[in-house]
Amino acid sequence: MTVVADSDFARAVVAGLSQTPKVIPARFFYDRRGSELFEAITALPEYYPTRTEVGLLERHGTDVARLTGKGRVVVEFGSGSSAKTPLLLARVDPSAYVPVDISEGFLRDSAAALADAHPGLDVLPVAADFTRAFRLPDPVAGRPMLGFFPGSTIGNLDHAGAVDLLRAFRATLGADARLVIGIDTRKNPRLLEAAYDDAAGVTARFNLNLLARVNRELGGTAPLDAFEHRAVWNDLVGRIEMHLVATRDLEFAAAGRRFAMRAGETIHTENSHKYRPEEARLLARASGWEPLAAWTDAQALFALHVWAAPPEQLAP
Ligand code: AVJ
Repeated sequence: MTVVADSDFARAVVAGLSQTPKVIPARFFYDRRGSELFEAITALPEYYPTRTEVGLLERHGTDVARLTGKGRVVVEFGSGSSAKTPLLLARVDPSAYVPVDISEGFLRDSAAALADAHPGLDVLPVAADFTRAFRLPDPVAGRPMLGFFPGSTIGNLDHAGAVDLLRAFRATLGADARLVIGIDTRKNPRLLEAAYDDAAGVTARFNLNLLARVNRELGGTAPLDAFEHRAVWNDLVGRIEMHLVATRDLEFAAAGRRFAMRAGETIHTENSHKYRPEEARLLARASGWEPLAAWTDAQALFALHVWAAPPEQLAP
């Protein structure tokens, strides 16, 4: 096969596998197969985040609307969070809906589905890399914005990266914006490790699909049967880490390069940071947001936060 060695994926794989410890960035999980496997993860008994966040949106949607007011432009960062978006839209009665995603394919599908389900709603998809501030579409520019960032996607970033991203959201959304953000909580490591290493092995397949994708798209020869899925809680940093562990010394090619691993060496594929309530509020303030409210379920498994972008004002 011809290897497109200068794609974003190829560059990231070559750079990530050339360093110690080896890494492949988590954003590459979501090819078609990876997206299907992630959908399956969200329905697993051990994977509490999705159903808990949906429950919080159902239970507290009217509280959210009270804090945000109605008629804002809803800007969703990362489109296609399926069941969650309609729950928010029903409560905050937006004047327009702007799904933002880097992948035009996902964007088109989810925007079309949403427009069908909400006749009369202005749906204005934007293909953009939302890790940097970007321009919102002209028809909605200058209107009051409500950002939506569910799923604890923020957890994929380290703390510095999370602050940068949330600052970019604030710059994109403008003065007096609100942000509704789902953030996973710190909890018993046993529960966390089970959520990321489920009994049915779906998360293991999700993790291994990343290496299968390297083989498919980058002419890779990685021996998939010589890798194991590992999910481990890093207590010092407060995150779940996913790794692919080499079970023997091995070598493979990918993107026109050769790589070698020793038995026990890992490829680090994902971080999922967890935040105590006070840590989430600190994250808000560190990135120019003012926490307004947060709700959690009875077991404090997950939290839904509402933040505000305070108007620029002189301090004493
Ligand atoms: C989509 C990044 C929020 O970290 O829980 C689920 C991804 N990885 N199981 C998460 C994921 C393994 C998920 N996020």
